[in-house]
Amino acid sequence: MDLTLWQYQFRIIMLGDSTVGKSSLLKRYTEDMFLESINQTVGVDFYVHFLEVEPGVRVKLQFWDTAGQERFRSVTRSYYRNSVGGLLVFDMTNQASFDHIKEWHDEVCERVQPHKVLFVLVGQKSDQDAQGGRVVSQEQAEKLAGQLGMPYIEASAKTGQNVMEAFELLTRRVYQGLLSGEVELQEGWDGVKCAAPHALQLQRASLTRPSSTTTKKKKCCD
Ligand SMILES: Nc1nc2c(ncn2[C@@H]2O[C@H](COP(=O)(O)OP(=O)(O)OP(=O)(O)O)[C@@H](O)[C@H]2O)c(=O)[nH]1
Ligand SMILES: [Mg+2]
Repeated sequence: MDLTLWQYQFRIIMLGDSTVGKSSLLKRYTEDMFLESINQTVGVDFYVHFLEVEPGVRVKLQFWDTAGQERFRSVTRSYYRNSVGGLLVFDMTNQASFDHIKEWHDEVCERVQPHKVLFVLVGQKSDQDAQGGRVVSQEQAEKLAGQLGMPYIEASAKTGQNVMEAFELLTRRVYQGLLSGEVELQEGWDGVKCAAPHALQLQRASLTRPSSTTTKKKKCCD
């Protein structure tokens, strides 16, 4: 099988304060590696990964790994608009990074209108919980995620705990949004690309038809 073949391409943006571990999450997910002394991101870095969201449906994930430092904000802002999904990341040992999550969220939502970005909130560095380093409780984070209308997951790029789960949660959220029509393909918008848009219409139609008349589900490239 040609590993570069895909039915959908999703553009995903990594957001959150500097040093929360955005690049480390991506390194763990795409290369299964962790570096104690990883370089701070300058501007935006680019990663690619493929994921099968259901048998026969391959998604190419394009990640924009943005720098959390304020001085790069004008560069990173230009990537918001063409993203369909975002991982909003804070460090559970750093209160300020959690306090800034709502600002990150609101800034993105304002700038992407009329488009919508689907988010997952990630509490990073869960390995520090056992060392007594946690300052943001799971309850606080879940409450904020609920208010912002997104799921919450705790992960550690260091141990790998829940890293794959966080990326898959977001990818499946976008995929479901696409099938339900919550996410629309639009001319001049690169958040989602579909190799066969007509097949997507058929798949959506088959999902909205009453189950007694539903036939075999169509895949994007069928
Ligand atoms: N203990 C622990 N340290 C981590 C974890 N993830 C990242 N780090 C460390 O945190 C520091 C910052 O990680 P980065 O991945 O560069 O953070 P970033 O969010 O990409 O930072 P910017 O590029 O400046 O926005 C590095 O020293 C990492 O080794 C983790 O899960 N646990
Ligand atoms: Mg980085």
